[in-house]
Amino acid sequence: MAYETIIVKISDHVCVITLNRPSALNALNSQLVEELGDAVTDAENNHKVRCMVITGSEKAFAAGADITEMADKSFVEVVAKDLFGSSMMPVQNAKKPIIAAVSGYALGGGCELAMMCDFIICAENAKFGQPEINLGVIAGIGGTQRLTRFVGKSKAMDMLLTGRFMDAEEAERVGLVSRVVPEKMLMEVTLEVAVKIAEKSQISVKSAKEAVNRSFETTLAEGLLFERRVFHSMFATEDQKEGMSAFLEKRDPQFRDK
Ligand code: DAK
Repeated sequence: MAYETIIVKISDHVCVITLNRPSALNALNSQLVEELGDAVTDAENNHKVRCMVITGSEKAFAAGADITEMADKSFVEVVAKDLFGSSMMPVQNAKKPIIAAVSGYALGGGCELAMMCDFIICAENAKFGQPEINLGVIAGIGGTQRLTRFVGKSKAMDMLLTGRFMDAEEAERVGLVSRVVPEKMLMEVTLEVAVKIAEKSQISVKSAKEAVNRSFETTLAEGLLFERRVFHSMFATEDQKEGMSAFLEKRDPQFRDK
């Protein structure tokens, strides 16, 4: 499909979606959000894709929702269109893993998009923030909820109430990102990680993702039961037999997603 605000490339079973509105630091306007949703949906439906990466430019992953587009909207308009409601669902509901590769600014909706992904790898120049408070609004695509789960109440309140940015070192220390790498290495490292995930059994990958996400929605007892039952169900797969046989035979497993 021809996109104007994103670039989509697929290789080695990894779909890389690059946000591409450099003149506005990849601010999320409605066209970009729609195209991103379509690209993620296509990747979900493409059996060649086994992992996705969402990234931006060296200067900005995304500097937030597009303020130019939002500034004059009325309450009735944003409610009627459910601004950032259903349009973000493809990313939030993806079954395949999505890694956010963040360089530069990930602010407002940009930080929220990164947090919607399964995990974040960032460059040393990354800056995360929810500066909506400076615009007379609050985070609206999950910032108050996901950031709090990532970094705890105190840091989340600090960021959401002051609008301050968090650098890469702090982001790694508090668990917002999984790894920090030099800017020039960001895509190389992220693609290595994505290819590694793509090599696993897709049944295990999707199940692990589902189980981790379940931990945010339920009690510990229910989550542990869910995990255990999913684990049990793996014994119905050929990939479980292959994975364990390969270990015992001291060879690499050949998973077939069956
Ligand atoms: N929107 C539109 N344009 C933006 C933008 C944004 N968020 N961020 C940057 N730009 C544009 C700038 O206007 C500038 O355009 P020109 O003037 O060249 O035409 C260009 O990108 C380069 O930006 P700067 O000249 O400002 O570059 P600097 O290096 O000096 O500064 C910066 C970089 C990232 C610190 C600065 O651009 C900045 O503070 N940007 C805004 C960051 C921000 O406030 N982000 C939060 C946006 S609000 C909702 C759900 C969610 C939301 C809202 C509603 N509902 C459910 C209803 C979400 C809201 C947000 O995300």
